[in-house]
Amino acid sequence: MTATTSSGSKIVRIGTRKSNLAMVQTHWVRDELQKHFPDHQFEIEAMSTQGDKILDVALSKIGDKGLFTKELELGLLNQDVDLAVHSLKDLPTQLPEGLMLGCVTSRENPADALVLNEKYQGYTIQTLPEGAVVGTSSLRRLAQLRYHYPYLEFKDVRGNLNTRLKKLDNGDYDALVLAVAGLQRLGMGDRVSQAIPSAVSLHAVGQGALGIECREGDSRILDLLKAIEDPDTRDCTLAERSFLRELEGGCQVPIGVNSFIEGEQLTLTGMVASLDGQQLLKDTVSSDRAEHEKIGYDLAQLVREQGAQAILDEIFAQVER
Ligand code: DPM
Repeated sequence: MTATTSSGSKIVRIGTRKSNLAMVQTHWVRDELQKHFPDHQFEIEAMSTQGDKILDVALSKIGDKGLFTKELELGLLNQDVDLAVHSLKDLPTQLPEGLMLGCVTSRENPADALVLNEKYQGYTIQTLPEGAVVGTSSLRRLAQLRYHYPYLEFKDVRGNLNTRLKKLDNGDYDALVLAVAGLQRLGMGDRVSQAIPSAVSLHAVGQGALGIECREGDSRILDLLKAIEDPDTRDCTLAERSFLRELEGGCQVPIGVNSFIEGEQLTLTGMVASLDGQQLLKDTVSSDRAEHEKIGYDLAQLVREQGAQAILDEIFAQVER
């Protein structure tokens, strides 16, 4: 059954988190859909998720997959909303029964960003001096940066973007590592001192892209979503998600990727690192883009052969207390 207004226009309800970033992203999705389907009425329903409520505990210690997505998924299953907009990197690789990834939209710069306190303006991640305090609560960023720059100091940081930037500017930290995409979408792209090269930090699976979740087989919604899908981003991020799923990593594990398409070839690089920064295993697989699932799977086997499972088992043992 399709809900309609008295004027006969079709109503589509879009679920989102309430954070600034989520709202900006959801308004973008709504505007794009509205452009393609002027006869529809798109309504936004903002909800709080567990991840929005727990602000003082390091994400990695909460250890729950779907921290930012569960409430929205319930909304989908209850028919309160028809689609849910997520930062794709926060969407677990296994979705609840009855739900699916309806589409992936075009990706912003997926890199990690170095954001600096005023007194370090002009520095890069490569030139920050020994003992400089770098704030991150991403195990992926931590492990890679420790591997390359063991002389830097790392400190956990949480809270929303503005809280974090305040802590940086008042000197609690010398630098922060955040996603370029998030800063850009919030109009704070000028805070990015450096897009950290992928040779230093491979980004999170799905980083920089939006994933739109809907009910499985909901052809009315799937038809709408086709109009705003980006096929290159979709194939790249599906390969990335296949890699992560195969390694059974939740969102809080030191797993990073990079991917691109050239002609019909999709190239995926992936890494698994130990938290102490002592070990970093990396490999690359390239194949026809239609094989995106297999590319992720094959890459996972390659890093496993290098010893990734032992690293991951140790981390799971620590995180799950
Ligand atoms: C996930 C991670 C972080 C977010 C872990 C990681 C960063 C956590 C932190 C899975 N989700 O990246 O290794 O720094 O405390 C998040 C951000 C965005 C989506 C913010 C960020 C914006 C970028 C995007 C939080 N989720 O990474 O700085 O849409 O990809």
